[in-house]
Amino acid sequence: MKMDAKKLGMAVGLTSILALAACGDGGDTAAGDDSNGESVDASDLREITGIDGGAGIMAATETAIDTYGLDLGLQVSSGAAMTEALGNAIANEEAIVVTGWTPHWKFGAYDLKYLDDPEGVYGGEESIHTFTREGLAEDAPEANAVLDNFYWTEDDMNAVMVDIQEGMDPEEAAANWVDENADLVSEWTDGVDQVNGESVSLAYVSWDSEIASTNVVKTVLESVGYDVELSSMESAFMWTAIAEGEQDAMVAGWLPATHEAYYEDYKDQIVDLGVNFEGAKIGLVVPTYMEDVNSIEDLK
Ligand code: PBE
Repeated sequence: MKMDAKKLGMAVGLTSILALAACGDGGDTAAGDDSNGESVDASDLREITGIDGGAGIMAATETAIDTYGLDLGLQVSSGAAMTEALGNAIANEEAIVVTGWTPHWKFGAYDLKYLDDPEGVYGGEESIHTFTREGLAEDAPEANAVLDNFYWTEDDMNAVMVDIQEGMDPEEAAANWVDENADLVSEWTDGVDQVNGESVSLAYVSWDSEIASTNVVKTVLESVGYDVELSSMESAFMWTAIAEGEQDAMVAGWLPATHEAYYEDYKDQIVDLGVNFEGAKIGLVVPTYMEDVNSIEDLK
């Protein structure tokens, strides 16, 4: 699948039917029917609860709706609204299907399962890559070295995500994690000289996984003397900002599938510093109490 990155948001927008406002009132009235140990079926579902329109998982979900012939809309909202809707549905033991990904705190907080994807629409295992603008290695070699060395695991990222989910400020959660993982962090700063307050800008999208990773990298860059500015933006802007040199770096490039369209558009204008996380995944996710729904085909 190859799509023009700029068309992704539009393609998603066309089939979106519900507004963000629908998320808060998660079914106070319908709790009774399915809460007696019976499996909750999906026959009343009318939409898949999505996230922001520029996310790669949204384009993949449009493809899934076509490929599997699903009679479901795709609700465009945000990562935060998706997890709120998920929590509300679970509190009421109602049917819900969300665009889900790993690493994410929701798998620790709730009993969830990925739906099988026999057509392979969502791809396989993904890695998260660090990208910089061209020239950063020359302009800010110490920052570039830290970014190049940045690599962590699911347990690491989860620890930060869970603290944020439980209400901690992202900067504080990142700082705590950095304190508690001094050995690993010292590998990222090994041989890196202190600098004197030079600026570095990091772009990210407000996905829980990227809020965690970007704040950790910010903390570490600050520890070697950088003045770090974080900018949260829509996915397409994150990629263009790096390609056009408006932002220095990002640690949020999901490959090979999720951000393939963005990567194909910009790969000649950006620098790939390689993988910072292995074993990521995207797909459709449901609560395990939806016992009769195990494959995307079961949503037909
Ligand atoms: N995500 C999280 C992003 C990449 C990181 C899976 C929501 C996406 O779909 O583009």
